Amino acid sequence: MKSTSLSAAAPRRAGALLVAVLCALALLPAVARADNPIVQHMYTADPAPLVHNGRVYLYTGHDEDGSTWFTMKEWRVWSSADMVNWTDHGSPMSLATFSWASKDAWAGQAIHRNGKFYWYVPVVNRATGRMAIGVGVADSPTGPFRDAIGRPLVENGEIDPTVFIDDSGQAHLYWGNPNLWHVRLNADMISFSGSPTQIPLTTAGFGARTGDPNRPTLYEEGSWVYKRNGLYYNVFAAKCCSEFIAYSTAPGPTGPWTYRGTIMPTQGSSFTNHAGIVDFKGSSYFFYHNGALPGGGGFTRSVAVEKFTYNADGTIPTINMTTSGAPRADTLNPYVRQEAETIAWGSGVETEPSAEGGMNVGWIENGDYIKLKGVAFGTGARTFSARVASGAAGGTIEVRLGGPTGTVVGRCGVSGTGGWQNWTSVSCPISGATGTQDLYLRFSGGSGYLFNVNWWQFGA
Ligand code: FUB
Repeated sequence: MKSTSLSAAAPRRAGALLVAVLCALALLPAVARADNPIVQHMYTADPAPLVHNGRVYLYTGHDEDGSTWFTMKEWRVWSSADMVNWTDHGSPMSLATFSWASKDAWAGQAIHRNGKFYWYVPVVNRATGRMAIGVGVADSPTGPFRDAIGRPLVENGEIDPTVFIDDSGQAHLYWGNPNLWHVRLNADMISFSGSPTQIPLTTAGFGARTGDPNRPTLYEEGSWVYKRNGLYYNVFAAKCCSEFIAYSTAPGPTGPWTYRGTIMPTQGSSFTNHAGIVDFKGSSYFFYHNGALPGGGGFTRSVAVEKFTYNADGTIPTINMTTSGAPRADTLNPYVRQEAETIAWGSGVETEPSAEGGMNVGWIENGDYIKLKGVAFGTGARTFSARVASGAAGGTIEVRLGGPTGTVVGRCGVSGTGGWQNWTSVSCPISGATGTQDLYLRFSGGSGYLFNVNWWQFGA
């Protein structure tokens, strides 16, 4: 009943392991809790951030549980207004979006133009058996996306599109492994002028690789091309395998490129890495993936983020993977409706599409919890409301501050509602929630699944 393609045995086991680890951590005083990777309830890969209207939207792939290859069937969207609390928007684009695609929903990038969102992705063309680049289009950053042209935009057996729009309005698409291809997109973003051409892979431009006569430069795959202060950057996965993240710069969109060295050394239990960089609320952020979740590895990856500062000359410093992640860029307002699937760290919970629209949190068992960072209660909250459903006997939402076993400021009882998507609202009094705090919604009850949560909100 509750099982969907979004749920998974491995994250469930991962959740159990995380609970054990986190219970141990909870016994230690003042332990700084990890908030990387960004998503804990499924494996994610190939991050592509996009800043739009005060939020960062994060487009990722989804590694299937227990994968022993890049077995990927759908893409996922997440968003945040503060870089620490991330909302799960589900899967608004999958292989099924492209009727001509057979497999391999690999690394893509989305961009906004003229009120629409275009998402360029590599997939295998069933008819040819080769990798091709498809383009999805949507009216919202969270989709749903549809196939923009009903066929591949380009096809040459290569992968990993990156897209950007220059100050002049000219859009550029790059992709490739083992080569690096470039084409100028037309303003409609779904056609191009001229033919794709190869960017020369010189050692001056992309560094020297040793040991592989077929791959003389470090360039492997996964370009992320953008422009900053008049300088063009190509951040890419270097060498194989394991990959590290390197970059080159150029005075123009097609070069000539100069190799600038390593950004992120080989780290983190995944033999691939894949970068995406954005500026958001005055700071710069580097997204990447690793194998940090329990069960994680080269085919079960997780997206993470670090904050960084460009050097004065525009070069990028070395960035190491951390478990602490980026500091929060804002506070979270508890006095407006917050989706339950907005999570800084989730322990034991998963998500699913909700009958009320969007997503809800489900698979909640006794002791599971959701952490939210930097919740701005101000002078004090008096009530807590939540939208809940339960096909079982329900349980309790413990509203806690500071930790999963931290101070209880309220308890909300949830009764059975006769179905996991039969929604009702509950509320309870709150006392002692003031200032800006990390909020923990801890769930308690009997055995088995307790209830689902769609959204919550505090009242002043
Ligand atoms: O996720 C599948 C492939 O692995 C991507 O297309 C590459 O960039 C590498 O991350």
